[in-house]
Amino acid sequence: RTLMLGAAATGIATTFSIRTRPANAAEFTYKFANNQTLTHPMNVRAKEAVVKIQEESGGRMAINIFPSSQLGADTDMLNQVRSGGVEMFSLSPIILSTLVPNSSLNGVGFAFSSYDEVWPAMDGELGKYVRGQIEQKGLLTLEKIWDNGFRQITSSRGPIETPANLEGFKIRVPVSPLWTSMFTAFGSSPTSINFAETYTALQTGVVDGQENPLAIISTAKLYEVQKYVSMTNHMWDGFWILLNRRAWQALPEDLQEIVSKHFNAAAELQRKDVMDLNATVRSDLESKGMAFNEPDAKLFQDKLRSAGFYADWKSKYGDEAWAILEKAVGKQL
Ligand code: X2X
Repeated sequence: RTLMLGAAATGIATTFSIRTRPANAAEFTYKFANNQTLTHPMNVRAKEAVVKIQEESGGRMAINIFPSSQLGADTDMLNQVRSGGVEMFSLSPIILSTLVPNSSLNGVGFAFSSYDEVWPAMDGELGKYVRGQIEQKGLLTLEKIWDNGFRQITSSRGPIETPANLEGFKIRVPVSPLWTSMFTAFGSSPTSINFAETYTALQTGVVDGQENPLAIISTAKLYEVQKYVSMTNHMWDGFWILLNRRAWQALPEDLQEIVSKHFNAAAELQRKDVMDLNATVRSDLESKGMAFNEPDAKLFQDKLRSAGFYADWKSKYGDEAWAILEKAVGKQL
């Protein structure tokens, strides 16, 4: 970078330049891409982590955050993190299943009923199993998964009170066979749309609804284009921090440790942020005009069961993976 010193101070009509240390004189400058706004807890905490990493590495490691799908939608970014176009990318395990089929286990409908089950599972055996599956496909991921949240259905048409309300419902789902299968089992008509295009799809009426955790309904301003929130808690979703393998292995061990330490610590803080947000976000969304209802989850689960959803996915995942999930949630699905 060149620092231009103007002539104004001296009155001499010349400019000259002094070479300063370039802003990115770091040995390694990596991109971290994701689909969330800078206001979402994920990016709030990632930003802090990036500063700490820069400090602790003495400026050797710089990570630039690209929020809001600026570098491309999720399905493009998944290709980019594989090829090395981006070095780091956070992705829902359920979307990741387009590459790593069994990574979507956590998203099986109504498997998790509370965070008390989620974190021991994702920090324990289930998470370990999934990370192993991810590595087999050539990607790496940091140990701690970040929170997206329990997903709720929003609509511009009316509240979802029973499974019958989902019949024929035009709903946006992320790109993943698990989501399509689940809403097909409800008799809805799901359309796979990347998050980057979701707001517009709702605004233009391409779809009548979507499903996402409250934190995203708030930070992505989906309340501007949706009226009803039905608290179905139908699946828990997170974000793995995926790493391009070559880029990660190019880092000396001390930098690997610094990056993983601060990102994993940030994940813990971010999980708490989402919890805290959950305590206040509902009244905030109500004040913006959204109407909430709390349907009986059991009706929806029974519908999935009678449609053969669980039997179907058990055979897709295989007995070993299914057993890990059932152990994690402490019940038979
Ligand atoms: O695409 C979505 O709905 C989002 C933001 O929740 C995911 O990343 C799965």
